[in-house]
Amino acid sequence: MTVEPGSWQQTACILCECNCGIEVRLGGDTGRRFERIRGDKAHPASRGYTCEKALRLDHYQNGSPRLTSPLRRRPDGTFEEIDWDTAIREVAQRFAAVRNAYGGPSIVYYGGGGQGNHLGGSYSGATLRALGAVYKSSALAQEKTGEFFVNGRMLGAMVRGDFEHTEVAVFVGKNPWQSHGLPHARTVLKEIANDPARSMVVLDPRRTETAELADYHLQVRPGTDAFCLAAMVAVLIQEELIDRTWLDANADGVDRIEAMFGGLDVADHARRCGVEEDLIRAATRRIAEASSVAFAEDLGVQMNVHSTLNSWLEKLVWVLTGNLGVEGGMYAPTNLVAIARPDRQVPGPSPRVSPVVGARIISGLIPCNVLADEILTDHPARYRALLVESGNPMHSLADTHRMREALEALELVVVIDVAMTETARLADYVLPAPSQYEKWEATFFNFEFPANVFHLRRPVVEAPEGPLPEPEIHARLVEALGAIDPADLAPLRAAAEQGRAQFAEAFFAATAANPVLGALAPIVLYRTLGPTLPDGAAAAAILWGAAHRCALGFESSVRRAGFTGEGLELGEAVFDAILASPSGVTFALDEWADVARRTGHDDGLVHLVVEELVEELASLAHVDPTGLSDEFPLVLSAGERRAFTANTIIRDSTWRKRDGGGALRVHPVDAVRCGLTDGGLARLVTSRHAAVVTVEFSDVMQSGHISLPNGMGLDVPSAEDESRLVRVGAAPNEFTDNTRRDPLAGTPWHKFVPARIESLDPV
Ligand SMILES: Nc1nc2c(c(=O)[nH]1)N[C@H]1C(S)=C(S)[C@@H](COP(=O)(O)OP(=O)(O)OC[C@H]3O[C@@H](n4cnc5c(=O)[nH]c(N)nc54)[C@H](O)[C@@H]3O)O[C@H]1N2
Ligand SMILES: Nc1nc2c(c(=O)[nH]1)N[C@H]1C(S)=C(S)[C@@H](COP(=O)(O)OP(=O)(O)OC[C@H]3O[C@@H](n4cnc5c(=O)[nH]c(N)nc54)[C@H](O)[C@@H]3O)O[C@H]1N2
Ligand code: SF4
Ligand SMILES: [Mo]
Repeated sequence: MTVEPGSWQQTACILCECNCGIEVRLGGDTGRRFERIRGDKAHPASRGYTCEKALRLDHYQNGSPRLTSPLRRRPDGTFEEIDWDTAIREVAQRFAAVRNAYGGPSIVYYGGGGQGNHLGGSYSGATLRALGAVYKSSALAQEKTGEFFVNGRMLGAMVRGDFEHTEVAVFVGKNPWQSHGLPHARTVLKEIANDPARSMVVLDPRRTETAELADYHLQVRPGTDAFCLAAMVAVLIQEELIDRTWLDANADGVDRIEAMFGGLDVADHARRCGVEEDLIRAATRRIAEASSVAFAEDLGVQMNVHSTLNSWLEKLVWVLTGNLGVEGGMYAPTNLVAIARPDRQVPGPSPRVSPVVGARIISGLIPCNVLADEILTDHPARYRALLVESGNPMHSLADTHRMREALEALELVVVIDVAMTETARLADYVLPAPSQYEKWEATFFNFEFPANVFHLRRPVVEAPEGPLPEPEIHARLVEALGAIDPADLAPLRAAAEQGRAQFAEAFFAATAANPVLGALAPIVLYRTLGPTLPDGAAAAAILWGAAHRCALGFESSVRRAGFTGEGLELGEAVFDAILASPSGVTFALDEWADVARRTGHDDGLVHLVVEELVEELASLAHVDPTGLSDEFPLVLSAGERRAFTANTIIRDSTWRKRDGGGALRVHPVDAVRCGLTDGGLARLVTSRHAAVVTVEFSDVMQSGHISLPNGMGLDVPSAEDESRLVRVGAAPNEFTDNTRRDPLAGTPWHKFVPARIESLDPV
């Protein structure tokens, strides 16, 4: 890789799912610092937009110590450096030993990518197949799986909202001003707020930055959204506000929904969620009368009591008002690589529940919250070994104490990361990867519509000696496991050297004749097509298959985006464009009519009733799953997105320009009652943990509701003495309890942790 000094290079921000295009200019004493960063105007999706966080990315690239060699744990818990040949040989041997003793399903995989890196993890499938491993989990299984389940049951597809063009935007437990999650979030929010013809509805107990801009802030009491959303559905039914014409043609179950909500007591539900009945009715009427409505739900409900039920109720509101497949409404995007699979009740060879707890597997993922329970047991089918890639479960999963016990109980833990994380410290082997700016990378969070964008990022800084890119690690593991016969690859390599048409023919013939090659396709592509790709882009090899699948599955959208060619030429054209577009490329151009074709079940209809949730809805008024008590009277929201939080992607705490300590936000009334001082210290106590935190008085909180930021409380080597770890802020999951989870999807109730605060001052 050659980089001209002082030149701007295109890449992307990796701190949230938007992955805005950026340009960086290297400089500084080492020539490796991100001296300047600016939005990339040529990026077809973000078009130059960034938030303040992108400008601090040098703290990811250069801010904290990197792993430079594979590490092996010594019996005393310290680590020693080993060479790659030893590391790969031993890791493969030890995984194989676990497989031979207990079977492939005793090996579990966690992670596969953070907010912006999914290319490396996409090669892991081959390693898992080589080991016979079938169980996987990732962060998606502690936030989005409930929504995936509902999407699958109701719509048969994944959907998003067209906020840019919508008349009414609705955010349910989401604060996009801080968390983004929609393109150019702040611009779009301001446009809606400034346009008298458009409206914004926000369900959030807190007066968030987004709620400040809203026309209707339904300031629910924490954990009571199900009452508010059910009341909204009831208002639609009882006031005859549903779009009957659209529903007659496109949905089934209207009569049952009418029966369920026709007699619902709206006033009672309004009282239970603490929102004025008139406000609920006014917001619901505004939604019903609008020509288009876009919805987004997020952690405020997805990590809360009734999370999957809330996903259903939220979708009922916009489906009943006919907002699927209309401009400014809800759409189903194309994808190059599907990050989630809508489960329509597909029978198939993959397991449906986890082996020990019997937890439902959604979109191929075990709920994160049951991982520890699946390990800390004497059940013969328990997991015995764990491979973690680009995730930090010791910090990000519920109940750190139980996670530690679980990791220590495993026979083998292997971590692939760029840094010595909380999880890596408990591993038997740590395998170092180059940073996301030192290798070819890509996000698979490609949800734009109607023009959908894929961005293959090039390395912008030379990788240091030592780390290996994830595809290379997986290839070496697969080879060390003896899963691929090198002789099978030779003809494919020769075909790749002749040209891609020849390669395609050879590849499809070889995988048809030899299913093993098909099962290990990512590594087969990486080792055969990979070396022939320009500029060392071997890691992009897997995208060749993705480009062909996309061209086949979304042919008209791909052609509308300007791609031409017959047969395999179309996919080749998409792949060429991906390789040749350093700022990203529009690979598909949709029309609204495409949405109707992508959604609905085999009968062509949206199914309004999600059978698995009917009972929870019926019992809503009678059950209180919240667990508040005199001992723990406050609701702790454990993990709020703020201006300077970004999961645990940046480990250097000095990246934060504000709120460096990650304060606990407390309403002044509660603060005074607990004897606290603004900016002072207090003890935060839950059933699982007690720790001292900094307090910030905040009148955007509701009384009774307190919040801690996410991503804080990492243990990093002190600047003075590298052997000593220092911690800034509180680690939210020391306070959480993995048994508090959704009964259906297993998603955690992190936004509803019963807690109390104790003053540290002597009375
Ligand atoms: N700045 C920043 N942005 C990020 C991230 C980051 O770390 N920092 N992380 C990214 C990731 S991984 C994700 S998943 C998204 C998450 O994005 P969001 O879900 O928007 O983020 P949160 O702040 O965790 O939660 C959203 C809101 O839920 C509210 N809430 C709490 N309790 C309740 C309740 O009972 N009901 C309702 N209706 N709302 C409630 C909180 O007050 C908060 O405003 O953000 C992404 N973007
Ligand atoms: N209590 C509580 N817990 C939460 C949340 C909350 O709100 N409250 N939020 C949850 C949510 S929504 C999410 S998405 C998760 C996120 O939690 P995780 O899924 O654990 O992910 P990250 O914190 O993003 O950690 C990403 C890891 O990838 C590493 N990394 C960075 N670049 C690379 C690379 O190029 N290659 C490799 N191999 N590794 C790399 C980083 O060093 C880091 O260890 O946290 C969850 N946990
Ligand atoms: S944090 Fe998200 S919105 Fe902000 S610049 Fe990065 S990708 Fe864009
Ligand atoms: Mo997330």
